[in-house]
Amino acid sequence: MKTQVVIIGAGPSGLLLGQLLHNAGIQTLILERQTPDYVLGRIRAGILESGTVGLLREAGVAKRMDAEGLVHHGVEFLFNGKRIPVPLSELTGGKSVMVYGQTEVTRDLMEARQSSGAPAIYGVSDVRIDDIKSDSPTVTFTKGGETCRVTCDFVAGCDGFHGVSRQTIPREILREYESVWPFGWLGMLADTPPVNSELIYAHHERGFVLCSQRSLTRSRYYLQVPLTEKVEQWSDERFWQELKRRLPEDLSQKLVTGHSLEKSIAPLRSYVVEPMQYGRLFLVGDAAHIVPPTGAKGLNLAASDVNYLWRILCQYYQHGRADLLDRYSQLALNRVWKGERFSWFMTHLLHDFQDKSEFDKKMQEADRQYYLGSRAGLTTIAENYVGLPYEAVESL
Ligand code: RFL
Ligand code: PHB
Repeated sequence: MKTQVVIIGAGPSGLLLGQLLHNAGIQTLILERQTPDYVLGRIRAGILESGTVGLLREAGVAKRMDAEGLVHHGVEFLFNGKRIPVPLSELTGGKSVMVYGQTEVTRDLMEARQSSGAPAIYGVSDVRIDDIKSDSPTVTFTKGGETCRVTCDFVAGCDGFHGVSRQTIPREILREYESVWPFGWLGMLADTPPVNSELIYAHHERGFVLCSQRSLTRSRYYLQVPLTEKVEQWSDERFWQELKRRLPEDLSQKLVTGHSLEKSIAPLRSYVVEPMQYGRLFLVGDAAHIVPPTGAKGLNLAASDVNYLWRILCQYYQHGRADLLDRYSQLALNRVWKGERFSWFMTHLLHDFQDKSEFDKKMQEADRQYYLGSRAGLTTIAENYVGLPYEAVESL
């Protein structure tokens, strides 16, 4: 078998890259370990930056997002019982974010892939990448007991944090940067109307709270919990009670409770690997970096990598610009580190850290007072939240 680009992983980054390359007339093969239903069962991101929204439109997969997604021009913070609106659009020259779940983005991309007729093979195992330093690398995998081998020009490693792509790069080439946070997020999805029209990021002495949503009738809430907590210890009743304790009176009275559709605990991690390429292998999305979800940046950074890689590969195939291939890692990382910084900053600002010194707690409080109390502070938060601009590949 032969193709131009093998994409490992059919999460949002693999599927979006596949769609953009396919539209540009570049042949791709997508290989995914799980089944489509399994991939769609993962409840993850909910907020799309304006750049991600633009990219989904460019890929021609935005019809349902534009009809059903909710455009948010603001977000709220809450601390010391005080609600602080952040008018995102006013502070960023008209930019906004879109509330549209990762599950829906993935579903739209899967449908587009299927109608395009371009190949995507689910349920593969034993994926192996060889000859990645040559001009014709190979990818070997097993499907239904049969071993297949594909020769290609490039491999895109879109296989998430636990994938094989990053592990293919020799250890002495990679430099890893990591910080593991001392708590996790317990998330709950419920078919209840959201407690507030805007998302609320709340600092509370019992721990951070996020009031998010998927639609006007579906809510997503998160509670900061110790890493020792198990999801089985959290009945719906206990979750709602704890959420109410961390919200001010007006909100807790308005909160509509109900049966949970999903509950899970996610540990928080900050991680970046450098470089994001080796020979003809490019790492994309969670395969190269992880952020704590506080800044809503994980999926958006994955889309940012896709934006750069897609444009670079188009320049290569359509205009013979081989010089750009070597620039992918640095271009992607410039934006990744800014996303890491914002996610780190938001996590620091809003969570409760039991082992912090009294001095450090005062610094954290002063940060909240400053950033949420000044227009300059709020503008900094707003421009990062809606997403920093992409560099223009075509003019490099
Ligand atoms: P994914 O989604 O992990 O997809 C990788 C795919 O690769 C497959 N795979 C393999 N396939 C073949 N062979 C192998 N050997 C393979 N190994 C793995 C996997 O099965 C999978 O299908 O990575 P991708 O595409 O880079 O996308 C990244 C995003 O999923 C992730 O960054 C976000 O979900 C993070 N995130 C958020 N991001 C945001 O931008 N905004 C948010 O509001 C937001 N909230 C969140 C989040 C992540 C969360 N969790 C649970 C980690 C909230 C949570 C709770
Ligand atoms: C979500 O809705 O899942 C969500 C929203 C904003 C975040 C993190 C998660 O910062």
